[in-house]
Amino acid sequence: TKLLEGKNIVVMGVANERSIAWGITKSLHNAGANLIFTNRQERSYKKLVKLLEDNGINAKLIVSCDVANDESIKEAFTKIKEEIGVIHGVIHSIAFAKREELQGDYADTSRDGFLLAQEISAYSLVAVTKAAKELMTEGGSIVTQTYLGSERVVPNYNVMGVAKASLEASVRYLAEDVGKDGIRVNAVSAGPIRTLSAKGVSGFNDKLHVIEEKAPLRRSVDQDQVGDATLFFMSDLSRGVTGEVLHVDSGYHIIG
Ligand code: 0WD
Repeated sequence: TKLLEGKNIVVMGVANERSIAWGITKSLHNAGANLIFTNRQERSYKKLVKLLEDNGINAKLIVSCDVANDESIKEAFTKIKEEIGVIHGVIHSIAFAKREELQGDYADTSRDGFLLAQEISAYSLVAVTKAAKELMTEGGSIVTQTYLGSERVVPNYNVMGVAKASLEASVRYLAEDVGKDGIRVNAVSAGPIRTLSAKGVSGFNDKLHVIEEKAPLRRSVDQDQVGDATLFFMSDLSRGVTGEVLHVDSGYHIIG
């Protein structure tokens, strides 16, 4: 039997075929998981339906969920409970910051830009964990996506780096909360990957080139590598691991 046979997993954050969540979808599907998707916009709903069709993947359910809205999160997980029942995993692959805050000086970050980045990129994991754990009555695994800008000053990443630091701290506090229910919470810290969101970060291409030059593996990271690392976290192979941040970055983070 496959690693995730019989497991119901909710994937949040597929915007298009370049999305990290799409790489994850392929890995989880190949491992036999039953997949449920949430998406924010009508535009991405249509893209998702087409992507699934083109790749012969059958979604158990697609529900809309805007993580900026508590009511929307509640409705989404109520629908999942009604239609699916028990879930075993959640993929949180969502972040947002205003484009103008992803360049220049961090000191110029506005109050509302700071709060918005925290709300969508970090608090959303807290709210989603609270809603999802009610459906994880057989234990489970929650995985979010983070980036090195949380640990180091990465030029232009600015307000998002601070939001990712908050996200990673949340992973640890949440891991403690839900550990007693047999639920694990971890993060994957991927190297730069060309996606819709990445376009918003000024100087993104330079970051890609630095990985190819300086990372131990001398190559950039892709969605499929993140997908397979996430599969590890979703499966029983990682049953002894929680509260962890795993770097999938060709080893770049160890280089000074
Ligand atoms: O280099 C990169 N691309 C890296 C990305 C390196 C390391 C980490 N990450 C992280 C991102 O910060 C993010 O947390 O990976 C995660 C996914 O990012 P992505 O795959 O690069 O970006 P994208 O394809 O644009 O997907 C982001 C999703 C979109 O899905 P929808 O269905 O909404 O179009 O996050 C969604 C965004 O719209 N999103 C929201 N979803 C629900 N409610 C919201 C919201 N309020 N805001 C944004």
